[in-house]
Amino acid sequence: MKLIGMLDSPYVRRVAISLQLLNLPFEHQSLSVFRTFDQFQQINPVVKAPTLICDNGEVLMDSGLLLEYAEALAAPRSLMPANLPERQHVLRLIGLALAACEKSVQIIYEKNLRPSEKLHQPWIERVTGQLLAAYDALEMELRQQPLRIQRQEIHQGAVTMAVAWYFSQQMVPDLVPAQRYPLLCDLSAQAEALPEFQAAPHGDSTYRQA
Ligand SMILES: N[C@@H](CCC(=O)N[C@@H](CS)C(=O)NCC(=O)O)C(=O)O
Repeated sequence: MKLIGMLDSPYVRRVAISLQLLNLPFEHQSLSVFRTFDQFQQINPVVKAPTLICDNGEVLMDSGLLLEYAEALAAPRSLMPANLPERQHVLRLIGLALAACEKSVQIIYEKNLRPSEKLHQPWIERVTGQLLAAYDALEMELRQQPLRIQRQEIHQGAVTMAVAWYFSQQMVPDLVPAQRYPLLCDLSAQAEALPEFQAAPHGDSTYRQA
């Protein structure tokens, strides 16, 4: 299977890291939804990153759905706890981390794609408040239930939190002050040291299987 999209997208990156952790081999093509729109459109007319071309040629999109497919392929190996209360908690972490990604992306698009005279400050303030609310909640969760990253036990909640945090720190660091979130900083540092994170670094590089 082939993963399409740039690793500067937190959605692409969480899939690239998860596929490795699930021991699923894949190729990666680092296409931009902006700079290589036409090329991307030939693969997926909707131009959404991540896109996954399955081995039979069918094209999937949306990181959550790609991970659902990957989990089914990798079973019984999984990044989701089987135990229901633990799974419920991990789903909460994933939801908060995805909201943080979405709000970061909305701010980036608002600031980089919209002409500056059309920038709508009340919208940016609303979205920034939502972004900080998501990270406040994640920091609180980590305080109540400390999480140490261990390669054999890492779950999807930790992967998505770490990817989201690193993304926001690269793209909107002025809006998300690192000193307010010491536990997220620590989680991110541990995760970024793992080989699966290092093989799919945030940015424009292409993942290659070691
Ligand atoms: N909910 C989607 C969000 C994906 C998403 O918004 N990706 C961005 C790149 S970070 C994208 O495709 N942007 C182009 C567009 O929406 O037109 C997911 O989890 O995959």
